[in-house]
Amino acid sequence: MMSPGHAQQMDILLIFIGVMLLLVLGVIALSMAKSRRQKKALPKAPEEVPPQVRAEEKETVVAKEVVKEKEALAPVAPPVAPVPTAPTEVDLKEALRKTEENLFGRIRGLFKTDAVGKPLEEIEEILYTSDLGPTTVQRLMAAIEEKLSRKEKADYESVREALKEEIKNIFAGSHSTHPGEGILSKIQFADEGPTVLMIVGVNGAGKTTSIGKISAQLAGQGKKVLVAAGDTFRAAAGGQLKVWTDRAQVEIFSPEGVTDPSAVAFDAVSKGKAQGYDIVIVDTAGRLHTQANLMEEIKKMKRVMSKVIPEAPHETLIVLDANSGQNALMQAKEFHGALSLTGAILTKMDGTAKGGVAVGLAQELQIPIKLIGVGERIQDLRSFSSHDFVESLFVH
Ligand SMILES: Nc1nc2c(ncn2[C@@H]2O[C@H](COP(=O)(O)OP(=O)(O)OP(=O)(O)O)[C@@H](O)[C@H]2O)c(=O)[nH]1
Ligand SMILES: [Mg+2]
Repeated sequence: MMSPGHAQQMDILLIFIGVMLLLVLGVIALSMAKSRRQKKALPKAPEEVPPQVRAEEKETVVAKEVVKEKEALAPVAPPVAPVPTAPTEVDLKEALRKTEENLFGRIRGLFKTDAVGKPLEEIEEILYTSDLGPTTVQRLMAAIEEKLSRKEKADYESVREALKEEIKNIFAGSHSTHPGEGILSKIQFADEGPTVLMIVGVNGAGKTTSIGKISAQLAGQGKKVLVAAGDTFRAAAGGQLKVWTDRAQVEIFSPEGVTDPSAVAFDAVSKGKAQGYDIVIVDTAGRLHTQANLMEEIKKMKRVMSKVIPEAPHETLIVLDANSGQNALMQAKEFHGALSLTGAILTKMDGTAKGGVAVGLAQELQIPIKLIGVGERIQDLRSFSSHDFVESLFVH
């Protein structure tokens, strides 16, 4: 039993504990209220972001995870030769700078050094040494003679305008005037089934390189491209083409052990037709127009393709190295006689002083120049526009 004194002490202790508890609870309540006030003053916490934003964030996270999964599952890309990656397009005026200097730069210089009474013979000589070809030079000289007065013939601006006008007329006759709207606009597409392009030309003109560049651009436009390794002549040719098709990310048709280029061409067009390809591009071995047996072989290649698709090849394009100047004209004439070309690809326009050959080609063959190569990178191929070309030549 507890004595009455003890019981009194216990009561006091209980009251003290109760008061202490109340005090502690009060302090807690106060600090909670304070922190709530601070939260209100802070910027929006993540929980308060609108629900649609949270949903977008979630989607991004999910998408990132899917990409990660895909990356993990994707087959390892085959080793490909490094491609220069600068995406910048070569400036046409820059690419044609040497041609401009060689052609109109020299005519300009002529007028600067001797301001009056320009001898037309000097202009004629400059034109003759500019890889335009004799027929073109005669046509240009006739235009100056006929259209300009004596006084105008001594005036650089008048001579320049007369030449510019006549060169435009020459291009108009060769169907090269089409403005540069990308290479798709330069290709005659088949109404149905694959469009077949046959690429021909002498050794080292730039056939394989141009095929790589064309393929990359067509694949970039969503076309399904098949490239046929029709150069069975050189052992290394297939490998070179493979480097380009890997870069362009298109398929190559290069059957093991087949040495007959006509068989490769036939099978490639058949495959293109059976498997729904949009474009079949056939590479060929380089050859000189003087090599009669090789010219017969390439004619046969062309013939067998038409057995699969009567209109094939829809385009027979000659690749010409602009540096070969007048020789390029000769090559084009001979190949045209054998294969009825539908157009030309003029390569290595960058850095050559002989770009004037484009005018000669338009004048003497009326073959449209469809594309021009302006460098060694995969993106260095442009659709040819005579308007842009002439403007780049007459830039000063
Ligand atoms: N600067 C420059 N070089 C080019 C251009 N086109 C091609 N070349 C270079 O020309 C060389 C020959 O190119 P290829 O594509 O192998 O020529 P090809 O006509 O296939 O040669 P063959 O198969 O031997 O008949 C390569 O070194 C290319 O890089 C161009 O537009 N500009
Ligand atoms: Mg080649």
